[in-house]
Amino acid sequence: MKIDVLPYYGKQTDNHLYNTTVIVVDVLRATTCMICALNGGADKIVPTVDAGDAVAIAGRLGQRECVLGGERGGIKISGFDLGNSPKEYLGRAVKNKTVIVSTTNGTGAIHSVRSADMVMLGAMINRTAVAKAAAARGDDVLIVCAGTEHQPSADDLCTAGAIIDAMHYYADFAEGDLSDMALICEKLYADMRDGSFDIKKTFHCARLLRLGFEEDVDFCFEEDATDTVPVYRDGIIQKL
Ligand code: 3SL
Ligand code: MG
Repeated sequence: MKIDVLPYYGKQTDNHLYNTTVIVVDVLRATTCMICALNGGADKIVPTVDAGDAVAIAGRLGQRECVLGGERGGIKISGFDLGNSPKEYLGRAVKNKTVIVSTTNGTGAIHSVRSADMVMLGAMINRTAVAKAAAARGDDVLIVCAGTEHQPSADDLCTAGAIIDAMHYYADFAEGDLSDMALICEKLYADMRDGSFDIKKTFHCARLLRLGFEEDVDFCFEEDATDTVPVYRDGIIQKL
């Protein structure tokens, strides 16, 4: 089994996705929020790239059936019910509802891999669960990081490293099975764990801290808080 990491989405080809288990990571904060929404009892999640599309789908479903969530630049989209803080998605707001979400990077990353055989969503809070589920399929694994505005984002790279770290418990790897990007992500994760790499000084993380989202950042970096593994299929995200 080979493991590769794309540091930001949009660079993958159909070859990357063929016979591959894809794990999309947007740890700050889209995939973390989606895991929380499923844990909060959401019936399903519909990710849209465009905020207008989210509003149109909500209009069709009707207000009682759905809840609109998402952000631009970290801030809740005007007129939406929820922003992009994980704890907003854990409670009554989403229970038994269709959650329609549009975010700056995360929903674009998910949409970009829609032709893959299997797309899972990963974050720190489910890193071991998603590693185990991906390893169990036996296919090669491609971790697609959302990145931040079409640049690599250290928060996603560290999370990719954390997922790869967990995969060693469930699969044996020969020399060359982990791509150079996979090895770099593992190293970055190890450095974050031992304190020699300060994630809070990196671009997107620092921006969220400036916006007052410290609690979200801490929540998003908690490891293995849940076994939930979301899967994206036919435009919809549900539990595996
Ligand atoms: O880019 C995204 O999809 C968001 O998760 C970014 S933010 O953390 O809400 O700013
Ligand atoms: Mg992000």
